[in-house]
Amino acid sequence: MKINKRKFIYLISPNKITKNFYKNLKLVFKTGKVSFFQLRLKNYSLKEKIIIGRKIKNICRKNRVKFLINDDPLLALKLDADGCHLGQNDMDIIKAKKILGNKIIGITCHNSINLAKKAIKANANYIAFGAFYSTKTKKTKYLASTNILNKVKKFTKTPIVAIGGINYDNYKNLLLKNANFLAISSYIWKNKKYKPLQALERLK
Ligand code: 3NM
Repeated sequence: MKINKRKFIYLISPNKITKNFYKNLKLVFKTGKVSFFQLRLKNYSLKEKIIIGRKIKNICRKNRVKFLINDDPLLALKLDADGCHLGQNDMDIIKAKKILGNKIIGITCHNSINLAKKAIKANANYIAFGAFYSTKTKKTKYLASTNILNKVKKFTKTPIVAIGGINYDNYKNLLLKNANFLAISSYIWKNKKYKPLQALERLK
């Protein structure tokens, strides 16, 4: 997977899709900073996710952003997304690969070198660590420290995604400590001070 240093944003959907969302998504994508968009909707039916997912996929394709689905390889296949993000309690990667073939599969590794090694061995396309900072978006059980990024970088070229409470005040530190992509939701979608486009533009 190619890493373009200017495209370090891995955008996660807001928990709720509002009327303004699609317009903002297009604006945000036009910055050219976003490599991935992950559809993560916990309170929607499968039917709703399919309708929303189709619209987002089209916007992603037009802007050359990879479209990923959280948790659900079958939904990723149904939507012909670019891939899927799997947590440790989701489908295992071997089974997911059988469903998704060459599509992207990323794996959550919390703060664990062992989980990272296992994911790399199973040919994960990226490994994700978190949560680095406190977040209201998800009830997180694990805390990650930047040490793990340096350690993992020493033995793999698999791209590293950092997640959890990333904002303007802390993003640079993660990039300096070897994160290739920063997975972000609330800083962009729930920012009290800046609109999504402005919030994203501040991350240079
Ligand atoms: N996973 P925000 S933290 C979806 O630690 C998710 O695995 C996490 O959203 C993990 O940028 C998190 O709003 C929330 O903190 C990310």
